[in-house]
Amino acid sequence: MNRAAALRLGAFAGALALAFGAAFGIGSAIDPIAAADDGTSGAPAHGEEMGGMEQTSGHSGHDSGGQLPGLAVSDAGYTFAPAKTFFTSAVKDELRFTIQGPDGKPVTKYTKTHEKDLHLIVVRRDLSGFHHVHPTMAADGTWSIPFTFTAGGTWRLYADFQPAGHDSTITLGTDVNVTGLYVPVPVAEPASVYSFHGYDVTLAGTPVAGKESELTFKISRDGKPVTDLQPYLGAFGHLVSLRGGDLAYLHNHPAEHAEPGAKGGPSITFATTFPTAGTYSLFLDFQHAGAVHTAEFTVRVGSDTTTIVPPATVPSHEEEAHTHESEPVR
Ligand SMILES: [Cu+2]
Repeated sequence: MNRAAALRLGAFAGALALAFGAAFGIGSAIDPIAAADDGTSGAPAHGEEMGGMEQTSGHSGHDSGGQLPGLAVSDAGYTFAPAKTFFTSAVKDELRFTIQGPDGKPVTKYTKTHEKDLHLIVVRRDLSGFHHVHPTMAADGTWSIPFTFTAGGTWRLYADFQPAGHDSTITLGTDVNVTGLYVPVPVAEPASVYSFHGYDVTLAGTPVAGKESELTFKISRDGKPVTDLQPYLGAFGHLVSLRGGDLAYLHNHPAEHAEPGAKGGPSITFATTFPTAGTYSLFLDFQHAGAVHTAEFTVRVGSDTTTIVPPATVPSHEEEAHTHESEPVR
């Protein structure tokens, strides 16, 4: 770093310290437990502040701030307890953890959701490197799965589960540290088509913050609509959406259940409610020809009428590069 850059950084750090100091001062004056926003105060929740969206005071309805799934390591009496939080990239390792129950002991009894007792999502905090895996549980409640982090950085783990006797699913999140080269990857610009390995997945929909809306994914391979999607975890698709800025977690699955042996496609429709305006990263898992694939999309959800997804056209593979170039540059 040269001297000018160092100076700029120093000035920036100073400004940041001032900003934090001011925010802390105001927060303490108004509400000493502001961090424990229960959603009933008129103050905007953290996620809303981060998105820079205006919120009218007295706004109620959806939990749009700290109450969203995946933001807390402990919730409803349950705690996500990883056995270790330091890893090294490109080294074969194992993710091990327990879910501690209200009695402080590891939970050993679960109610299955989407055919599994627990779903584990792993993604780096820049939203790259998404994995959706299913660890196995030992009799003592310890979950484990072999795992190799591909690169350094801070990675987020989400455990999505329903304890036996609990009436809803819980998603807890925690961070782990991975030593190794860290080159942050910006999220992709919003686009209606994700292409990989001969597949084109097209996303259509006009989601609006705080309202349920339909998202439809259409899958084709080598230009032909796929009509033999295989059930994966009891559905033809699973959708995880993570909110940019805080990585709040939304898990959706299509309303229709997919029986073993059934064929689905080319379209999968989800009823989704994005709680606030903002940028969301969408990860669609589907199974075809014996393999599970993940299609990734970036969606900018508006607070009222914003159309997020441009008109859907599936490019032929020759046109792909050209289509990419012609996308508007911000
Ligand atoms: Cu799962």
